[in-house]
Amino acid sequence: MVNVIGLGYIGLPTALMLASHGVEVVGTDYNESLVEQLNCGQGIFEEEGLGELFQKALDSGIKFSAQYQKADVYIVSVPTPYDAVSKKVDASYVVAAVEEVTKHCSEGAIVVVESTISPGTIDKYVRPVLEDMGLQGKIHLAHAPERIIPGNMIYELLHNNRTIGADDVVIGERVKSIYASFCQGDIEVTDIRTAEMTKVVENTFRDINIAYANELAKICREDEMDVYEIIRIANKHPRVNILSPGPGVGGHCIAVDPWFLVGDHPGLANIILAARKINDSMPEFVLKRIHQIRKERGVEEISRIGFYGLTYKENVDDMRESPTLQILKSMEEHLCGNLVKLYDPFVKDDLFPNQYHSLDEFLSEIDFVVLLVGHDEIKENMQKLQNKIILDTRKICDLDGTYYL
Ligand code: SAJ
Repeated sequence: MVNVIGLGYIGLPTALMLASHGVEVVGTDYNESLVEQLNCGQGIFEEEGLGELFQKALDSGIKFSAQYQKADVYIVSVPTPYDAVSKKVDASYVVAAVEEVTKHCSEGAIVVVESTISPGTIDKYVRPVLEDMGLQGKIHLAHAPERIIPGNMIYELLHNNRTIGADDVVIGERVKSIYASFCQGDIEVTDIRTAEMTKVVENTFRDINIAYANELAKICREDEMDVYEIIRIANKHPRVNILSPGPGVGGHCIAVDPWFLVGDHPGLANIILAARKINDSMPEFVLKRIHQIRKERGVEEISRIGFYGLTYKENVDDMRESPTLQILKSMEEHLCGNLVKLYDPFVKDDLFPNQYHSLDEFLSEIDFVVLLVGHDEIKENMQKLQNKIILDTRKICDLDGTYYL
């Protein structure tokens, strides 16, 4: 039996996927109301195909509980935030989960950490938990970092290649066989440190590449060149693949993981640090663009401003570290936080006093719209922006007169 600990964005789909492929699964989360909700068959976030997968898993007998179970394998997918000051990983949720597992499991159990952790975290923080309890060698540790992208999670769970880090090949192969129940990609078995490092390196690669696109956007803005046209043509080269500039990098992965390397290797992680700084500077750059456009068009003409999009990227409901929130925070520091109207079709709760829940109503209240997220909804309703002044930070709008980054 597999006990999945932590039923968030990664733990829940993983538990559902295992269950719907014939593995006996109990999903555990300390949040009792969440467990209750799941037991009533209600999902907790929107994701294409998640509803069907949930139904399949329920039909296959998945259970949810606030209690840890006696199981052969535990999959721990709890948050691993980073300390904003030291830039180091905060492994306290993982450590607490493993401590709790040791109270319920029997000898020979395997604890698989799926949460993203900085290289060395298992040796530094998790292994000592087992040593202190005299369980070294009696309970096995493994690391199986997740790789799925919100917005395409279900497909990627089935098809992405995966990495399993373990102390010995036998344990690695046992963990591999569990993931192979649903994963059709290649599954590499390696040691734990390599698996930890590989995951962080992957997200850092993407951060650096986004930073390159963002830096090009700034350079091209200074010289009045079209960065999108330049990237489009450059990407025709067989070995060039520049990503897209944007209002910043949000989410709980790419904006976070590179800091683990910076925190652990100050002085060595130079490109990585520069990339983080460039991406973190983009919300401020958007504010500058707004200011420039208002000056150019006359402040009077565009005093009613609206931000379209609050989530960290298109077609997801996740707002963590989103560029829009970063822009709002920056505006608040300049005492002008309430000047803008806000709207996002994926954010149903009332979180801001100036937030709207209908696109038409939102648009009727503004003259200047800043497109911060490329949700399908706005792509399908672009003609509704025809009489607005538009700043498009995602290059999704080709109406005449649109301003870009
Ligand atoms: N972004 C850009 N320009 C781009 C691509 C992305 O500005 O060209 C922005 C997005 O709008 C968003 C942020 O970057 O704000 C991150 O979005 P993303 O779609 O690049 O990635 P995430 O954070 O949703 O998921 C990443 C993925 N990692 C990689 O692609 C290397 C995913 O596979 C990981 O599982 C996930 O991090 C994770 O959990 O670690």
